[in-house]
Amino acid sequence: MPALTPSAITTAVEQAVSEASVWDFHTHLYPPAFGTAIGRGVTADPQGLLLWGIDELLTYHYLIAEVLREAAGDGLTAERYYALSKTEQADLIWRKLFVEATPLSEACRGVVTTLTKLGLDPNEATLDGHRRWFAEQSPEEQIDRTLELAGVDTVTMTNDLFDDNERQRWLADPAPLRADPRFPTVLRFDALVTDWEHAVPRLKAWGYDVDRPLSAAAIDEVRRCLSDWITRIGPVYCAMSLPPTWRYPSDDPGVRCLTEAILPVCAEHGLPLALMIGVTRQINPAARLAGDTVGSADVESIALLCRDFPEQRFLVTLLSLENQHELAVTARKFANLTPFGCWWFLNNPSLIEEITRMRLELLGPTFIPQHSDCRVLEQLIYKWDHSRRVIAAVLGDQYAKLAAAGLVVTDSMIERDVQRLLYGNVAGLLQKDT
Ligand code: RAT
Ligand code: ZN
Repeated sequence: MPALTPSAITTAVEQAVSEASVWDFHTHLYPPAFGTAIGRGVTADPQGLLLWGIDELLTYHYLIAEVLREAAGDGLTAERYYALSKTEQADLIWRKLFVEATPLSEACRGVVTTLTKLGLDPNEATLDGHRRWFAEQSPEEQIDRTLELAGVDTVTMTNDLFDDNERQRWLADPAPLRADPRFPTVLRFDALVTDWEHAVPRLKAWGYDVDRPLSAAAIDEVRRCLSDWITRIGPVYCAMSLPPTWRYPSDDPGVRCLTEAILPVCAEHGLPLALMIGVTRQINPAARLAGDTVGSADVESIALLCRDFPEQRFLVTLLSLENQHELAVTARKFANLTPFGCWWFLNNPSLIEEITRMRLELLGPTFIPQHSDCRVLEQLIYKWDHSRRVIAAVLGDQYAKLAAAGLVVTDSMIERDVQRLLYGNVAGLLQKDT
């Protein structure tokens, strides 16, 4: 294959990145079998887990945090905000962040991109027309349209053992919940490691005979619980989110739960474990989901875990910018560690660019550059559009430097690398054919 010229490299990378299918490694999206509140032909389920449409897009917790700042001068408080109906909340956010102010933030720009790509006008003064349009779509066709527009092939769910609403659905009838191959399942169980004291009564109520001191018998019961749920939901990996204060090793029951119950069960079932570290929950409880913040994690704890469990595959994302270099260096030391995504407060183009550039320079193509963390279906459109542009720019620069250094850069090389970064690395780690 002929060597590409510098300008042809840029074009080839942009095209390959914009056309590549994505496996989104971590989302909070669900197929319609989990219930949904709106849409043509839908039996409205107000507690349904599939969130989509204009009201959900606007009441995303990133935008709640922003309206609480923007409208504080008008006397808006979190209590007043949450006392409004969802429609009123969305109207308020639209007026304050999009009509009376310029939607300059990344989360606001995301709504603009999303509406435009759906063929809707982001310059409307009210939401009436948008609401009518969404109400006319069925969730199934909206999923197909969104995945097509976003270029996303596979949307990994988050299936939380400690979410009562979701757990009841799985207990009632698991088959339809795992029937759509575009939505693989993930078993998530933060409280086992972060809040053992409160996990104990929950596990007991579900029929697992555990105790606070975590006796040998209790460890067996945690293992039994995890195995039951792995059988029930068929996850592609297990996952937990941990606070910045989390440390390993430790005698803490949560850490014992991890090393004596969770990791052995992962090993038995051949499942990777994802660790999302660095969130301090509810620094501002009144803001609810918009009230969590970031703290620096202890990367040495991750290194020691990777060292002590060399057969276990760990996928790690850290919330603090300051942790990113140490994580990439740690991944150079431990082949069983794969960094993934630019999470939550890092999911901004300037930070994605810095982190992706650094990971590429330190790790080559052996990481997962991004996940969306979408909570609302159509967010896939903007999160992947915005991230793809950054990833293409970073990759383009690296190929240009390689070409200047004397390497023959070809189309097939670019396609191979882009496929790995956006799909293949996830598929390989989760052992699905690419
Ligand atoms: O990114 C987010 O939207 C957070 O609220 C959380 O979902 C976080 O990603 C998590 O999975 O705990
Ligand atoms: Zn998440």
